[in-house]
Amino acid sequence: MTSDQYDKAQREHHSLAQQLHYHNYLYHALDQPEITDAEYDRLMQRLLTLEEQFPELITPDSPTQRVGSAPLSSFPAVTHASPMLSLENAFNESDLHNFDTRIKRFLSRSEDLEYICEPKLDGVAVALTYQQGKLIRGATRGDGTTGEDITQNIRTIGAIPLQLQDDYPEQLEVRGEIYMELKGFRKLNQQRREEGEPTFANPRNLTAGSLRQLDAKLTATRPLTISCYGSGHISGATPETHMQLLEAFRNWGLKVNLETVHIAKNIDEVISRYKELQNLRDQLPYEIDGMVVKINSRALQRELGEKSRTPRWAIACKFPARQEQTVLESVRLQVGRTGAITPVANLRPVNVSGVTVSSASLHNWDEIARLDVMIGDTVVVERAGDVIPDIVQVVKEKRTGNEQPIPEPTHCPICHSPVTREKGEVIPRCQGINCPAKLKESLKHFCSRGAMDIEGLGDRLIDQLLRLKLVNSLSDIYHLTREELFQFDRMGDKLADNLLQAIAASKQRPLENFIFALGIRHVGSHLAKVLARQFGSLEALAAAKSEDLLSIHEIGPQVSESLIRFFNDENNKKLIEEFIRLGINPKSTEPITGNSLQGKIFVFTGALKQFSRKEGEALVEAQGGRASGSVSKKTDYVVAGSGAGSKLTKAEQLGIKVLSESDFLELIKEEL
Ligand code: JCF
Repeated sequence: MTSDQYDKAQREHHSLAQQLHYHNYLYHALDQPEITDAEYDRLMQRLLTLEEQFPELITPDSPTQRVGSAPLSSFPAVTHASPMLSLENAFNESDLHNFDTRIKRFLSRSEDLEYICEPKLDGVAVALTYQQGKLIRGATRGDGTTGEDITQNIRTIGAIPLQLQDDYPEQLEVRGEIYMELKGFRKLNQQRREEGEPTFANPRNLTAGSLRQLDAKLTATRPLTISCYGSGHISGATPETHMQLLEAFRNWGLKVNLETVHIAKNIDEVISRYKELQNLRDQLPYEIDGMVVKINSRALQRELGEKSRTPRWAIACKFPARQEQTVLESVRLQVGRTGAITPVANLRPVNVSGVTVSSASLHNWDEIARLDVMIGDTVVVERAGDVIPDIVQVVKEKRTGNEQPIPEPTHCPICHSPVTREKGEVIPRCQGINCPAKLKESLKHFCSRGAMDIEGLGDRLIDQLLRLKLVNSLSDIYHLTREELFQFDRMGDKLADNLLQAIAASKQRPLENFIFALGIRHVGSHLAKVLARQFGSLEALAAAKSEDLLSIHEIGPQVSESLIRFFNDENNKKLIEEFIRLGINPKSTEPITGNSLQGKIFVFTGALKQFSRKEGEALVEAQGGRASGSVSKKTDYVVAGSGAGSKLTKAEQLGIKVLSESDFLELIKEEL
């Protein structure tokens, strides 16, 4: 290699890195991407190729370096340069008035003071240190003086720039709250339910848990984001007001939820905003638990200074929690598909801000021990983001002495096989190979939408199939006869025919559905799709070695082990052979050649005649594209059927390419 070539590579590397930082900023901080995901991926791919050729070019702040560092054994302690303060709490208007009065007295002023009002995010506080614009450290708040160095995990969060932009200060410490939006939280909990994993009580716990991972690869899979709200040390001249500081943050590339930040001319405007924000609370895409009020002038902030742990110039005005008290009447044990046994509390029904709550997840026995909760206890239940409410506290004063403990089961409540709890796991699992509860949940999963999608074979019929012992394994579904079906309640000719037809039709499901339907631990619908694309057939997947699996970007040791264990199990081997014998052996629909729909985003709208929306979406996804429900700047194509309305109009306004059904089929054919 000549030094010329190296110089050229270095220049290209620099240019690509700058472009990627910039587009990352547009996407995360401003929510206004200018290029498609596919174009972004192409730039990233080019950078990766370049770094493969010239490994010397890899720097810690390269956009390629967000994932993949080796797992740590612990987090080093970090002493904050200046303490990370917490906030004093207010709970109502009168507390806010007192706050205003106190400040005026301290400053010996009587005129109105200008305040900034921000939603108080319910997440995890962190400090980010930038030197010469490069992210060098991310740390938790800890006790305010000492926190933990979680730099590796922080680097995986797309909304946190590795490199600042514009005229950033040489030294900068930014403070912010890392959080997860409700959509991501609910999706992840749902996925965990599907995969037989314990769920998280609320987005904050999930965020904290994700940041405490020693393996940053796991953190990288969690949709975390940040909003920056304050600073530690900043070198050079600093803005005069808090609002200007937040604006400067954004200009430097940091994410600030500016849209929800308000300036109030006096305390009365603060109070109106407090009321307004409570009404907005349910419409925000993330959980907030109050409003933070700060003096806008940074000079006045300095003058006010701080008490031992809290600043005098700020206060957190809390919202009423969505909590009520009720009695925990009993506990039922649910046995999931993977044998996971989860305790669920049966509660005396209670109305919690408009919703009747009669059960709550207890998650696992670690959580039961932490809460020290017993049957008969009066408990505080809270609705906190998930569809299933949560128990946050026991009202110990209301104990009578008749409360009963909630013992961890030693045997499965259904099949009575022994239960084991593996090292590092919080959930006990039934080990019974023929546990009817496991079989029932596996069957429900197998027949569900997104899996084999057998219409008509719902919970009620599955219960009957098991009761009549007509089905003892997943493949038995395909042996059902008309005569057998007639043993069911209310089964007529038509229903039986429809059911048999639906069962037969399910043999044609794509490979990804089949892989998902098998209910392998840790393999949800997304990973099933990844595996289907990668291996193309069940035989290939079953024969995969751990190196093959681990070489796939999204697969870590946990998933790889789970797959190997599944396909090595004698019962599962027989099951797979039986499926193949029955003619269920789907191949991936991924084309061998051409995938230039890679990353392209399609929106289908209007009435389609030549194919259903689902089929259209499947065609797009089979070729590496994505389907979306709404038109935005990121959309590449809109496929419009007859009577297409607002989405078509929007596409035309944005200058997005509009295809007829035939245009679309033509395009797909070209790719094939
Ligand atoms: O959103 C928050 N949880 C939040 C916490 C927002 C702020 O503006 C904060 C904070 C903690 C301390 N400001 C300070 C000074």
